[in-house]
Amino acid sequence: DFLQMVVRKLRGEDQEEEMVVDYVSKDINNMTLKMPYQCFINGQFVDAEDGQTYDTINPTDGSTICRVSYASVADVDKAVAAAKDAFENGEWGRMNARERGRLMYRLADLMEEHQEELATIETIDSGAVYTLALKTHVGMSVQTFRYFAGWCDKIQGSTIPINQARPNRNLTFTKKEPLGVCAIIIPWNYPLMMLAWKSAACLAAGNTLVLKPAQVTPLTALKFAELSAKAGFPKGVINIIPGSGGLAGQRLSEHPDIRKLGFTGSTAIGKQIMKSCAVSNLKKVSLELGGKSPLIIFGDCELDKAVRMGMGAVYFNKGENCIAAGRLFVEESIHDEFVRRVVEEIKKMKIGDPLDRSTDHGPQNHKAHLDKLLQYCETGVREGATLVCGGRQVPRPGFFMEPTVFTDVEDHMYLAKEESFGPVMVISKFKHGDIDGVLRQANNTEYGLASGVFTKDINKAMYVSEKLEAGTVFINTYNKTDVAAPFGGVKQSGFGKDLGEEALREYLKTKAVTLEY
Ligand code: TAP
Repeated sequence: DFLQMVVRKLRGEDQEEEMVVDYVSKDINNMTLKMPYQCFINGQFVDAEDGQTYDTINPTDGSTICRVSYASVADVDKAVAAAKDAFENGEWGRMNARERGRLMYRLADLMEEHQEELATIETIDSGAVYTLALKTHVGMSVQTFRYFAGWCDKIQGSTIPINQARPNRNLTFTKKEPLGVCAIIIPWNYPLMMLAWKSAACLAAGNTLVLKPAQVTPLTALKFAELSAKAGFPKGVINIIPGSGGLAGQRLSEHPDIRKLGFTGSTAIGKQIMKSCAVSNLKKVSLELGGKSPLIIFGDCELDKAVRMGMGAVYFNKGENCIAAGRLFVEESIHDEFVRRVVEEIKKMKIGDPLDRSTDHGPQNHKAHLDKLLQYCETGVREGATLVCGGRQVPRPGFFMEPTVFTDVEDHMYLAKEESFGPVMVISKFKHGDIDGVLRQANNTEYGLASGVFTKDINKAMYVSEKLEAGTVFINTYNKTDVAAPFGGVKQSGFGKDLGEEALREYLKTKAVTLEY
């Protein structure tokens, strides 16, 4: 191996030396960003085959950050071929699991070394508040890679006693094997973190991957690609292709050489992807889809905490949060006080430049999303819900939306049923002590991603957590996700978990080997 490495270095074939990166540079946030903007295929940054590009926009002022390659079907096919070759013939497939883990740890370290740069890129591309981008978007991504790096050499099968074929004896053992080439398609709300959640589990399991970031937020994924090469990942193991869902994403769903597709996004697109995966070659799929997560706040809660966390449940990352509380049910005894306090706290929120360290609330991710949110609020008013505050665009450049509160929301209303994915608190009042009634309302949705309950009564909390139809239940807390805890929905919020040991299963297959002796 050492000799081979020397020969490679002498020939100049060492990947790190070979890789040429054409950056877009930008001086901002007291640093110089160096941003790759081309497709990353087979260890190289390359233009799309037909030379097409598109603009990626900074939602803080609507300006163009740079032009990014727009992958065509031919680029997808090239990336899949590279991933297939890396899996079948490259050193990745022969590498010891512990060595795979070391590569992932090294990548996590590099991401941490570049955390300010990554967080700044995330802020200008997605509008995430910088302090949050640093802690959550980038911080949790680093943790995710470390967590899964530790799993690489702990993926084990079992030995199973089976019926003997007398006079001989039999034994079955199972092996957990990677699936091969995996496709990953992600949304724009946590561009780097969604990449990390899926890629880390996928790589720990020993697969190779082709990832399509959301069209509106490609830049941290491309920076990640550069860091992966620096960490020493062999060429073809990680491929990143910026481009559209309809073209590049659809091709990934249909590609005959892909064996698994991991998707996070809307329920409508998830269904279409699952159909394409089935019809083409019966790919394994996991789907993290939309949500309308109920948060039930009982009169016997710790009110200060319920207000603080209830607000976080809605306004965290400007509401562009898959597990955001889509509907709050507040017991009538504290309803008015709860609303009063929330409105008081909203007045203190600082809306502005997301790079400013004191900003609480940044711009929505892109213009079309802001427009959808404004329409959502108009529909709420038209249907007779009470608009307590907000509901409008903030009069300044960029795509800022006022933190919004609606009350008197009834079950039949659009606001009660549809996800906003923005900073809109939707509150319904429920009758004192009517636990089963509020549970019926909370479960009256086709979604089932997350849920929450605030009460000091442990029996009530346990009863409610048992009855809530959701993949996650938070009791007296909210948004408390962790790399070690499985995350994912039920019903039309999808299936298959990210994070935790369970996420590995999504990227492994079990082979049963039976022998006679
Ligand atoms: P989608 O429109 O579903 O887009 C998600 C991704 O799918 C994007 O990369 C998109 O590409 C791609 N895509 C679109 N059409 C496709 C097709 N025909 N084949 C393959 N890929 C395709 O979602 P969105 O509106 O960007 O994101 C918001 C939604 O995501 C919300 O409903 C939210 O609840 C959900 N979400 C869920 C979670 C979890 S963990 N459950 C987390 C975050 C977000 P383009 O970029 O070109 O559109």
